[in-house]
Amino acid sequence: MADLQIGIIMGSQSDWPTMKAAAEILDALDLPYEARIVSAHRTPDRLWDYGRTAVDRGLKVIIAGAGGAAHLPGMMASKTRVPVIGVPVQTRALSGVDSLYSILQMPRGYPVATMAIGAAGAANAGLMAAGILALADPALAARLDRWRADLSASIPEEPVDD
Ligand code: RP5
Repeated sequence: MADLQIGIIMGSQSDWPTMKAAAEILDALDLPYEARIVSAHRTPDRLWDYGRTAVDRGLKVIIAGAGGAAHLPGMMASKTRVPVIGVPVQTRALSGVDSLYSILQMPRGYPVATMAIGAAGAANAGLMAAGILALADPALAARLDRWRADLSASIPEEPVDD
């Protein structure tokens, strides 16, 4: 199996049901990853250490999911040049719009590639990470092309009644 190049981080255990959608995509593409709880507010030292060591540990992409005052992706982007893909987790109070705006509105200089709210966004984060790594990995590129073709082929031409 390939080297570990992808980190999935999230602000809370409660984010995992959403962020699992990213992990499932990476599993399907045979891409190794680590999954960690790293909270911007509850474990700031863990966040700092993760960002400080990311390059030396060989990480090439970080997928960061958080909800509400979702500072994790942006703070991670401020600490490491490893590309950060942000996933806004859906919240009960504001349906994830709070998470989306918190992650999306980064100041110039520290980008976060922000996905859609919720599990679709997490799955797309996995695909985005795979697409980035596939630029330098022909075998992965072939697996990703196959995954995309399979999805396309699974879409029926005509709708049916439920
Ligand atoms: C954020 O607060 C987390 O990313 C999570 O989405 C939200 C709620 O966390 P819990 O109170 O469920 O641990 O930091």
